[in-house]
Amino acid sequence: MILRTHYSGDINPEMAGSEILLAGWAHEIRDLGGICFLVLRDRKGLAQVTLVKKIVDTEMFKKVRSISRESVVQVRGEIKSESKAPHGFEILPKEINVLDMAKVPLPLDPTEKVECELDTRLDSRFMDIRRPSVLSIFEIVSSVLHAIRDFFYSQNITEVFTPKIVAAATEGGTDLFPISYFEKEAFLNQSPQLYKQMLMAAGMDRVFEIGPIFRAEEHDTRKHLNEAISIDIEVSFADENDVMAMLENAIASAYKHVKENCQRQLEILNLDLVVPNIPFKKITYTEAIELAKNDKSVPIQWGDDLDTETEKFLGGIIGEHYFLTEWPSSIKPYYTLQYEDRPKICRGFDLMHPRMELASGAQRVHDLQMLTQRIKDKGLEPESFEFYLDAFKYGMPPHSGWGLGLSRLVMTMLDLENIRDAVIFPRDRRRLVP
Ligand code: AMO
Repeated sequence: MILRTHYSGDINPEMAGSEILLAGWAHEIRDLGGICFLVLRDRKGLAQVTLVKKIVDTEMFKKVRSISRESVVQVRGEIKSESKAPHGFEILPKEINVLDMAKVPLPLDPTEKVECELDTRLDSRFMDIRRPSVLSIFEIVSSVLHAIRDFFYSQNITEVFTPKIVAAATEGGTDLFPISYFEKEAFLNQSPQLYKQMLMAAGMDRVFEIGPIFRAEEHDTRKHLNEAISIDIEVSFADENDVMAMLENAIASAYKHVKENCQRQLEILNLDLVVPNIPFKKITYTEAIELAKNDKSVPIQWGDDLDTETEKFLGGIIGEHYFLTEWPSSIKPYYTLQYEDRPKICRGFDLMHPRMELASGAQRVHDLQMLTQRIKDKGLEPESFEFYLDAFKYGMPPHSGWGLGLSRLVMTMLDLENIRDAVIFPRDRRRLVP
């Protein structure tokens, strides 16, 4: 059985006279007595179905007036050119079927005429995504992933999946979610870091993974989630500059792809997307601290991690994407390679958007002895990393990589206020459903 032949957005006035079958939601029903408009909404837009009482079948006219908003309907009818209707056409119906009647009242207004709090929207996310602007965001997320995957394939990078149920902390922190795993203690993985590095010992050379990371961070901010999607790569025989070049190219190609392929969504969001110029500026950590020190409102010392205030201050001065390089070894993880001639500084980097950090990466330590020492220096126990360290015993190439937060990328690209706006079902300190 054919349930639909066209989407509303695929129809134009030149198709007048053709018979089509549309299916979607009853966005609006306007009953003016002698004439009734049913506005049908599908993924690609709106279509006006016009029923003139004197012309259409009485039963059909009655049926349409009884349809509740957001019911699922199917309309078979003829296209007629109508300049005042959405997309310049209307449908003169021959048959209207209600496939599922919606209950009243609705939890929120999908037509976007009535404003709604984020929490209410997230509670009824299935209904919230019926809003064209919200749907547009997630269509753009998919487009970003399409572009980034294409870029990776063009660079001959292999897609992999690594376990999310793990035995050890990756980043060495305490932000772990413990889970019960039969008789053992296990955790949800914070990052594919250890596994992507082990694949360099496997000779896979260049890998990428797009998957969830879990962080048991207590704080409740606009840019943190407890479950996030991370875009990770690891590349052998590459230094930190090689992978920074890959990162800026991945980001520029995502912007370009969205600009070229999501015009309708960008229009709905009222955005004029500017593709960032590459290469991005590179600023050393020390230079950044000097800049921040000039501003009395940001008290900061060399060796401090950059807090939100400093990030915002620097973002304000620089005004575009930039890399922060040459970090103090003391504030980057154990796997980050130090400069041989000045071990206080390491080959770690962060990619910054003026609003926040988007990614971090580094050239890694590939020497077993050095790595074991770095783990100890950070107050961690090499024994907990045995499975990881094993991979460094039998020939590990020099390698580098990065992890990029998908939702932060989209949030900054689309100028969204809250990271939750860029995630379909966000997980935060207070939210475990839906
Ligand atoms: P890092 O911990 O900096 O690095 O994470 C990389 C990027 O992932 C995103 N991200 C988050 N997004 C939302 N909520 C969170 N709680 C959250 N945590 C991280 C950010 C961040 O820049 N192993 C390294 C990467 C590497 O060196 O390859 C790592 O995980 O956008």
